[in-house]
Amino acid sequence: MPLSQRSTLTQFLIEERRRYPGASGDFNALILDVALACKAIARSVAFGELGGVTGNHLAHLPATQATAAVASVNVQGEVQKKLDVISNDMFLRANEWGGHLAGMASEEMAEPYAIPANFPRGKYLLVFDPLDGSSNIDVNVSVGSIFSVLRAPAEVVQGQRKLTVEDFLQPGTEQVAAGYAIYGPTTMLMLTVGSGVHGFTLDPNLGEFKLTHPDVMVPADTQEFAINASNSRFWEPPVKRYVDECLAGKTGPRGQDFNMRWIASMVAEAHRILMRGGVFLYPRDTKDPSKPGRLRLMYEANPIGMIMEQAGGRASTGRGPVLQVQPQSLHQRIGLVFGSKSEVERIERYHDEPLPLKKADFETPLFAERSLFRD
Ligand code: AFP
Repeated sequence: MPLSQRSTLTQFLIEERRRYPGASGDFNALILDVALACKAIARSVAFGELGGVTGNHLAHLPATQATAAVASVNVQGEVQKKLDVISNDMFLRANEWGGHLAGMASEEMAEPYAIPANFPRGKYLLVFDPLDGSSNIDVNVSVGSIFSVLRAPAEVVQGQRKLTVEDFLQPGTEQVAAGYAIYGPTTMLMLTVGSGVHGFTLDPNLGEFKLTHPDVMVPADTQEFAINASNSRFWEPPVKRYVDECLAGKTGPRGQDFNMRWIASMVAEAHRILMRGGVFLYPRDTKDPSKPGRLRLMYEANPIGMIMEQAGGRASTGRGPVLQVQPQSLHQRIGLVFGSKSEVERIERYHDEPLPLKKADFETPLFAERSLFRD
């Protein structure tokens, strides 16, 4: 289709809104502000070293301290990249002024961000990971921004009380919209407003997102899985069993060969899975008992979960739908499995079985020789 005939994101949103004659337009304006932040981040990411944006963000030390500056650390205890901080700021600046939000929360901020007093308050909450996969920036691998839109409680919108952390703690089923931008060879925005998943590619000449991937569907079956195999000794038995069976390939119980991928940038893995199927696992494991999983529920698992479910895939903790989990804290971590429906359901089934199969139950001579992850 010629570029000129493709809808822009703005057109798409207006056409969606026409289905709800009572809608105020606030929601559309919010999504366009989020898209603006993503375009600004895409520009910064693209300049890389030339823009002076690679490397770690340095903490501000008192002038009296003569030591070399140290990298700053976020609430998760992770070293912040310069672009983590820049991207967080871009999200805040693009979204604080419009009057559509009652507050924001981000991976990079310990506490929610209250809308400054000089700007009007709105009826939505925005939760985001401004730059997912940021440890990949310095090696020029795809990164992205993830966002989730929730409704603010009526009392907060009407100014009867202040916004609290608890107001954000809504299960993923309550999301009004979710999406991500991926900064790869092209910049794309994948969006769901609850009626399927639609993909927009940034036209660098116009500076506009154009609808290029309407109604994306995740294939139900796949022969590709993604997991950080260096954690295999910490996996729970159902995960071990699943991966071992995939690795056993044609000669194992699955009777087919599987391919494995790991980018360490969840947005990039989610995008690959949306485009051609696959399953992603960052399961709960025993690596650090204080962390029930690596990924964050509110701004990683929930928005990606909504995207997957809206595209006909499935998102799970391994034990049940991730979108139904009641969050306990803003930066809560969780085990996450998502992608092609039949594989995610299989992994859930393995978790349901009271006793994991003993190795001997599915061991074949070939499998025993070739499994990477034998005990
Ligand atoms: P960073 O944003 O700190 O790079 O973390 C990325 C991430 O949250 C997710 O995008 C990856 O899937 C996962 O962490 C990678 O974790 P490992 O480094 O343990 O493989």
